[in-house]
Amino acid sequence: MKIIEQQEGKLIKVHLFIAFLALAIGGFAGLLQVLVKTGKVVLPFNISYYQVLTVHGVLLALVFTTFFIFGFMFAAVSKTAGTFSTKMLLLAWTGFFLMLAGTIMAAWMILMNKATVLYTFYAPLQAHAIFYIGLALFFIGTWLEGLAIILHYTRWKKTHKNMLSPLLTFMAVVNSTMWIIASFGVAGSIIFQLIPWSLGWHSTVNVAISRTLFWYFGHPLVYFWLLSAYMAWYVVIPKVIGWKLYSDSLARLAFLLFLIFSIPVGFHHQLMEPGISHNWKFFQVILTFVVIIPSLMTAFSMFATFESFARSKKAAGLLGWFKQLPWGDARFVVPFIGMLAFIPGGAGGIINASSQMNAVVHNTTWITGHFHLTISTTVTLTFFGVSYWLIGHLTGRTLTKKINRLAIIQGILWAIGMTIMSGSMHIAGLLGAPRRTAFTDYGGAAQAKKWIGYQLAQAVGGSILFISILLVLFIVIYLAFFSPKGVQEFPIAEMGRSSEKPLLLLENWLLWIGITLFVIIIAYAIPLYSMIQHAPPGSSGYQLW
Ligand code: HAS
Repeated sequence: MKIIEQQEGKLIKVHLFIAFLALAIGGFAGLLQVLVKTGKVVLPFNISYYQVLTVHGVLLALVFTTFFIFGFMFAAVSKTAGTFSTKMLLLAWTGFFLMLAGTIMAAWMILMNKATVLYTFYAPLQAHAIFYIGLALFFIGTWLEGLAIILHYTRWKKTHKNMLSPLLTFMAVVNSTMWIIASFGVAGSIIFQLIPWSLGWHSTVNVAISRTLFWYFGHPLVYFWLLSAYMAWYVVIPKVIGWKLYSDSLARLAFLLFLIFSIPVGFHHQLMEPGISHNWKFFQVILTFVVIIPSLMTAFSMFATFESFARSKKAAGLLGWFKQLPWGDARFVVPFIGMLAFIPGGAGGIINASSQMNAVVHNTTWITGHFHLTISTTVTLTFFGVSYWLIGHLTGRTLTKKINRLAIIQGILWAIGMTIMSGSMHIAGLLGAPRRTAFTDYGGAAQAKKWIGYQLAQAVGGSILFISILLVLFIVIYLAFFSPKGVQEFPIAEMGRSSEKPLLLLENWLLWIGITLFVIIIAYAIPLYSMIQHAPPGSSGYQLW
């Protein structure tokens, strides 16, 4: 099978390098955070809890994920749809340098304490204009990279008339399309609201609109992370266990449902906010329950893959399939722990989305617990599992037995650390512990007493997670530079059912993107209009500022 060409290999490697650098610094900031939250550790040089929280959130939620995902998508597309043309590579490299420049500008402002606005950079918290300009460059860079993937796919389609595209390429195209449509929202807010406001061209900002445009992007952002993990679950994991893809059409349909329903659901992050009619909130809550369906389809597909593989090995009984899975292979075990975490993580998401229950958990550490299960375990462990073969594939080095064992230990440590940390975040949240709040801002020691024990547990869990991150970094460096030379496979599963007919309708983009835009307009047009119409007091109405 084709090895990834050198030029693309370089592009993918620099993406992974930035991602793991962000993981190292962001992970260290996470350790500082859990320690400071116990009230027993004070940061030196007047560094605030909120500044460290901003470093942690921006580097891990935005930088680590986005660079890793584009690196992985370039690898997947190049492997399955062929080498990128020079023009497409140029486009992708331009995108990469814009993203890098934007990241450096934003990081510089955060380190100078001029952008302590957390990863959601909600107005009316205001950062230095350079931070917002950096973010704008970052998003423009991602559009160029996404465009390179989409154009490469269109070229493939031209030369393969009436053929269904390779599944991994199709998935990368859906994910890039979703990202581009969604990030127009937040980029619009940055360019038209936050930059002019931070430069002093306007003294006010329409907070409701800026938050709405952020969440128009913020929810598909979490699915951008998730779909990248699902690419590996659907296509890579079956091959790793020595089996086939359960159903090509089911996988494509699940991805298209994510494209349509990921975006018009942002209000479920704003259920407790004023300025949005409860009818529109209710409508988006319904759509949120619709977007759970493709995740249930994915769970079904994974169970079907595991079970049919195990039955082929003559496994019997209700749980016999479980024993047949390759428990000694880190490429399987590490992402599998991620899958397990998504069962409580997904259930927590359903609780969050259930309007009345959201009133109990909103802005408490329950939410922090939820996303440490979903993004920081389900998705992140899948990314680690992918790195354990992708880096070797790119550097021409193999995953040795010892490193494989260390990688499994890494995954288990993560599971232990996260169970303690996320578990105590969930419980403390139910006891009323507010999220994103420094120990000194709790409003009295008596208040904090209710959950301080859980905060200590979070410090224990967080420290175990940090040790696990150190292991990841060691393994990644070893695979990149020191592992024995050899060929490391890029695992891609074959179609499972030879009888399955390719459904060309699944690549009718006019139809799918058309439906996506239609649902977005229905969900957002009127509420946004009414936010502009009822602009905040002091403004003259009908405006963004
Ligand atoms: Fe969420 C808040 C609702 C999924 C991330 N979420 C957040 C925030 C983040 C985040 C970062 O409705 C905080 C944002 C902030 O800073 O304010 N979330 C949901 C719902 C889902 C969901 C309904 N979230 C995710 C995923 C994330 C993520 C995925 C990252 C990757 N979330 C919310 C809501 C809020 C929220 C509200 C706002 C709360 C507030 O008030 O602020 C659904 O997509 C979940 C569906 C998932 C499932 C699980 C399917 C299970 C599978 C595993 C199969 C296992 C196998 C192994 C095969 C139904 C696919 C089996 C083996 C065995 C042996 C059993």
